Amino acid sequence: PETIYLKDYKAFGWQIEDVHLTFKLSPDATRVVSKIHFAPNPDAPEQEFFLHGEELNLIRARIDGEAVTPETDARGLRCKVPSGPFLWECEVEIAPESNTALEGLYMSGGMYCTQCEAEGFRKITYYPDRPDVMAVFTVRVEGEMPVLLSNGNLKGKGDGWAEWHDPWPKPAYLFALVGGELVNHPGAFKTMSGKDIELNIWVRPGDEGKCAFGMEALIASMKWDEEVYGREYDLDTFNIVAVDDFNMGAMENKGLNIFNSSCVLASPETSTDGNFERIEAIIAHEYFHNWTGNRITCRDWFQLCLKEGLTVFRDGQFTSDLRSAPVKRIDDVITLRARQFPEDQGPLAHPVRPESFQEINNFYTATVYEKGAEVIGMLKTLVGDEAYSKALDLYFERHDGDAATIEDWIKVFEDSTGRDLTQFKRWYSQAGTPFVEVSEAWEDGTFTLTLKQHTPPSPGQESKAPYVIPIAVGLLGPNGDEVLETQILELTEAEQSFSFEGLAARPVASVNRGFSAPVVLSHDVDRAFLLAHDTDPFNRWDASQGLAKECLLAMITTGAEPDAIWLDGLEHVLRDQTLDPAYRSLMLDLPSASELAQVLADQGVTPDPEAIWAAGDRLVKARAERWKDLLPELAKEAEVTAPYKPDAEQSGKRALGASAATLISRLDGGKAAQARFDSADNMTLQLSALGNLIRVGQGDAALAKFYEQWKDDRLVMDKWFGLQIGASEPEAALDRAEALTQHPDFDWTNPNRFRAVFGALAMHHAAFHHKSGRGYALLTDWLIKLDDKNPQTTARMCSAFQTWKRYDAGRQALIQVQLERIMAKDNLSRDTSEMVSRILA
Ligand code: HT7
Ligand code: ZN
Repeated sequence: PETIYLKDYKAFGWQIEDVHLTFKLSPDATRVVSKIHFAPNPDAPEQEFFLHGEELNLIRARIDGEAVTPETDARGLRCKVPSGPFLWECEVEIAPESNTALEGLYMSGGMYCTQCEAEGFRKITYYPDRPDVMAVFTVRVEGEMPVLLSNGNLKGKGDGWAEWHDPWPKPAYLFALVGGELVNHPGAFKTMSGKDIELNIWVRPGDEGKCAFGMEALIASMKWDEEVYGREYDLDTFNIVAVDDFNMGAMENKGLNIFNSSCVLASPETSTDGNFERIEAIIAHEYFHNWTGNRITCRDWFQLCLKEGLTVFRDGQFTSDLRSAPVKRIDDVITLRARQFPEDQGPLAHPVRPESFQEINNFYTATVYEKGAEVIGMLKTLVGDEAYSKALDLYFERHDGDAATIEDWIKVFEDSTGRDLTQFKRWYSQAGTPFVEVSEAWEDGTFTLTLKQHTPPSPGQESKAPYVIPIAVGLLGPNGDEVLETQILELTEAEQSFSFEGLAARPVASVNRGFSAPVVLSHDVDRAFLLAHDTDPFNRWDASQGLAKECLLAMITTGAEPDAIWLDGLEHVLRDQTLDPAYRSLMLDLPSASELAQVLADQGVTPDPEAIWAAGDRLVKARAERWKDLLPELAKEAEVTAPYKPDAEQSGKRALGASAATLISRLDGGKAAQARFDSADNMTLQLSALGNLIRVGQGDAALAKFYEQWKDDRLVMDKWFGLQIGASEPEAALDRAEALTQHPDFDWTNPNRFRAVFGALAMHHAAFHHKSGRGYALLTDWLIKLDDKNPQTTARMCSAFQTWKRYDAGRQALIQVQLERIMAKDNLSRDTSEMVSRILA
């Protein structure tokens, strides 16, 4: 397959004045008529006229009213065109009902919907399907369905038709169309300049009771973007549609966001607190794209982090403001360490702004999104909050209506702060997680920290130049008082020292507070002291995580007993009722098995998944025994008697209660969990009790009852499929995964259901890496099957194998066989072929 390079960027040879599209919807023969006014682009003259187009049946084409016969191939169409402006008219036929890739126009549960990012519009009609070609669209939709939607403002509608006009020039990837038997949950918003906006969440009949929370989240997002970024909404209407078959979470199409139903539908009976929080964040994320993504878009797909990194950063700020900032920071770092660090330290590592790709869908990654957001966080830390706000104002003023680049973004910060950001830009071009080693010296009242940075090689990048790394540091005196408030040290060299003078006694340094930089830190420090005294909530939590890792590693490698000093320190924190219950619940979480495997590998020890599982299990039991008096107290303190609300306060209490209940179930064999399950009146409680029952081998009756109760609810059934794998012991998890693939409700063509089973399997470290290789083989069988239907989801799921080089020769050989089986498949998609070859390389 062809490789596309950033360095080869060339503007398109024409500009588009306007686009008129007419859709005559039909499941197997939808007609799409396009009328487009092209004019030569003076900045990119003398090009061959090429329009992207895939899987289209060309019915006719005309230029200025004259029939033409273009040359077509699998990628698009070429045609001779006049040297001046001209009108292009074209009619194609497509079959949405047989589109199982869920890109372009497809059908989900009888409804028509689209997904055009990144390159799906070319499956709808012939078009320059690239983000730097922006145009004003007018769309007429004809179909039998009562609801026919597209981008922008509604211009008219009648029986079997509707016409939409979007006044804001946009790239084709933001195009959307929906047609179906839908019902709406309405809402309204008055903008800061007094404009009334009509809001709607459109869902399948029966789901209307699950929209209220999403609507509240949308209104909160609109308000927040006005208050914090000064950004106002710019159309008369904002529509959200829930779709069951969807490759990712949601899509920010202009004025017509389309959501995976799992990311918008919510009710207390069917959704967990975690679901509510995620839905709130995704609704905000897609809404915030209206300015960071839509009004200012990307020049090409290499610039994806320009919109995604910034929008993730913005949705993170929103969640921090609405809920708890320390809890949000810890949650983000858990995700970063679980998803982005393995990517950055393995064969799939790529810069936040990649320099080449074969299939752009493979670059919607944790690196582009989450590391992209971390890079913006570092920029804000370096320039300060006020300068960040000014720079953002300049960004919107200077680039509104543009298809911009990372260079434009950096230039805005340089111009508004006067700072040279040449070195900072390396965060966009170099891949890999930096390692920062901290050493200390103490002499005559002066404390010196020496920081050394090193970034290991990554594919295609052997050596790395030093980054600018903002390291937030605070110092604590021997009695635990803070003797130096948080300061930002700017590490710019490979090695650099920072001194603090005039100290009465040797302090304890709290380094990389708030996780100010996405690095792996090695610092020989008194973590128990930081756990007891650090004023920075993130580092206090991270001190405990560090102790947990040390304890588990000792248990794994030497069979040591759990570390009593750490457990005592932790107990002290758990008993401190002035601390947020959500924070205390996070304190109880252990590092994941996969993270432990990485730490072992970093230390040159080959991780043994069975030993990691056994040590984790032993530690959980030891903690349950040790805290048998404390746990019922925590459970009592965490009780919620008020009516259910998915807010930070109540969900924090439920999280602490669930953490305590999990440990209690290891003492009473599931008695209390059964009672919780039987009396649960919300999904958070019901699901956590079910998980505990499964974990102690008492889950069968409850699983059957849960199935009977929820078998008609697709989203709850996804939980049922996933939980029984995730909560089981390794061999039972494999047995269940195999059995569930034969279950009549296992609709493997639905990405949510496929991910429920195989996401849970891949996340179950000891099951997936079972020495028999059963986990590897099962996943591979189904990836091979899915690739013909849905390459995008198949390719994403291949990343389960990305850490394979960490493991022993036996496991590596088993995985290699499976990866080679995938490569040998006939007609392997470009998506999957690129992913697997990168993993194998
Ligand atoms: N910008 C969107 C990314 C996206 C996507 C969404 C749904 C289905 C397929 C997709 N491909 C790319 C989502 C976002 O980041 O907001
Ligand atoms: Zn996004």
